[in-house]
Amino acid sequence: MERTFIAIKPDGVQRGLAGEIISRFENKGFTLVGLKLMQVSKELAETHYAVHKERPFFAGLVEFITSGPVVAMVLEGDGVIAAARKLIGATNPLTAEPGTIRGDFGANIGRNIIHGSDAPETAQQEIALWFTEAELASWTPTLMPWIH
Ligand code: FUP
Repeated sequence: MERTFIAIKPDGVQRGLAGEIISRFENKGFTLVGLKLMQVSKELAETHYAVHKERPFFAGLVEFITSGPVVAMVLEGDGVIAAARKLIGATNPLTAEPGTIRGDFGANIGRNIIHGSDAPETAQQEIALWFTEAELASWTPTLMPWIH
């Protein structure tokens, strides 16, 4: 079963959107297998965004993601990586479609509410970076077998 890494960024947490955002993934039918609120270290932020190291927005991005608590989660389900990206919407909230999380709640590319892994390789890397194996639960939501 496919897994993806999702993080509600400090702006999403401070605006009280964590519950709403988690609900969207639950309502869609994906299964939470990891969930924690945490303060992100500079080292974790730099590793997570290493691909953007040379970009002009890198320092600001690291500063932002470490500026307050983040809700980190792992979701499981068929096709969850691409489907979560669709629920999240385009990187720039100003052009993200209404109905998506960024389209509904964001107004600034540097404060775009949420992160979601973009491919199977990055999902695997990010889950291993943010969670230990012991923090992840393997379970099947037996009350809703029709979803899967
Ligand atoms: P996404 O995969 O949609 O989160 O977007 P990217 O990996 O391209 O960018 C990661 C983060 O860098 C974004 F969430 C916001 C930030 N960013 C900027 O601040 N300015 C830019 O021009 C591009 C990205």
